[in-house]
Amino acid sequence: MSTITNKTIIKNPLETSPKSLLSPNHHACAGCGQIIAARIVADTLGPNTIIANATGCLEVTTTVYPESSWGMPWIHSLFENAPAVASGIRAALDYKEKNITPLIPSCQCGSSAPLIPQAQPSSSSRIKVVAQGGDGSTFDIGFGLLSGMWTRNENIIYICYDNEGYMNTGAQASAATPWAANTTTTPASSGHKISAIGSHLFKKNMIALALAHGLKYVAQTTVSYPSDVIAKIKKAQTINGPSYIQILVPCVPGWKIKPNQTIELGKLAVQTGLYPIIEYANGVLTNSLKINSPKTPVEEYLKQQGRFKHLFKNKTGEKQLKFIQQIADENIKKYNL
Ligand SMILES: Cc1ncc(C[n+]2csc(CCOP(=O)(O)OP(=O)(O)O)c2C)c(N)n1
Ligand code: SF4
Ligand SMILES: [Mg+2]
Repeated sequence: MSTITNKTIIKNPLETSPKSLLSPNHHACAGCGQIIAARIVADTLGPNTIIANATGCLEVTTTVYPESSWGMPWIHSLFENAPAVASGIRAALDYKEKNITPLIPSCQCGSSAPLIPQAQPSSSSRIKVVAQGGDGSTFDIGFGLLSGMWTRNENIIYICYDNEGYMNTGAQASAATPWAANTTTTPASSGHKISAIGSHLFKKNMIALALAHGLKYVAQTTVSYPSDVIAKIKKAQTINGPSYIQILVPCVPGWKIKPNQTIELGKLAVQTGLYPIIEYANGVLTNSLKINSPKTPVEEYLKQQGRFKHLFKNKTGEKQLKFIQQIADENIKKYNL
């Protein structure tokens, strides 16, 4: 429907933009990095895809009963078992392709004629199976089943939307939460103890863990580089085997930012070296996005986020900022950014 105001016709954007496979009638926060990334991912994957989605903000905000924003086959079961559900779907499709070819009568003489299976082009092999979830389901609670899926070398794309915490339940720390971030389970105060700095656990290196499983394709990117997200999804679609793509997706309440900061922060995460854009094929680093010179200091990224504001208040924070700069510098060296 279009609205007429003062003789100017304002077109409904839904009428003019091409239809997306993840429609905008979801309940995600304005500026949610995850929903922007998921939409890019869905539209790149296309309708010939079946998605198994873990519990988390993406699932909760897109499937408020009795509605769904998904215009493609999509299933949710539990927080921890999206990889196992995807494995079952893959197995069913593979079985169907191998064993259930259409039965055509061998002659036209009557119903008693033996039926001979006749090879027909199957659509099953063209259907891509995708499992996806947040960092909580990927790094922590679903990791056992993810590891099993990878160990079985199944032809499934796994996508992790990394917002660095359990955001759907109020921003608790996950194994993806970065050093010194203030979360509800790693609270920061202005004290001087180690516990006062926010999280004092290192972010789990999921890329290394994916590589340790021998995955054919492993990549990391951020929602702020949409053409890179598209390229990586397209690449994963060409792989006959398991692949892992991790996308940094800023979260408005969890990072204590404004909705219009999402894209800028995803870029700064890359440009500081804290969240490099990298790609591995058959275990070898084949691509990384070079950062601009001179490098952006980590303060530029951290100071814009409420979850790090305690680091800008005293000497303890100053020390932590230096330490975080070291983490970024190590990445810049390691990946030759
Ligand atoms: C077994 C189980 N434990 C805990 C929960 C509660 N829970 C639902 S969503 C969620 C947070 C999900 O975090 P993440 O996977 O990072 O996704 P996000 O919401 O951040 O996108 C939690 C803890 C649950 N649904 N099931
Ligand atoms: S809480 Fe964060 S991840 Fe969840 S919908 Fe809002 S912005 Fe997105
Ligand atoms: Mg999360």
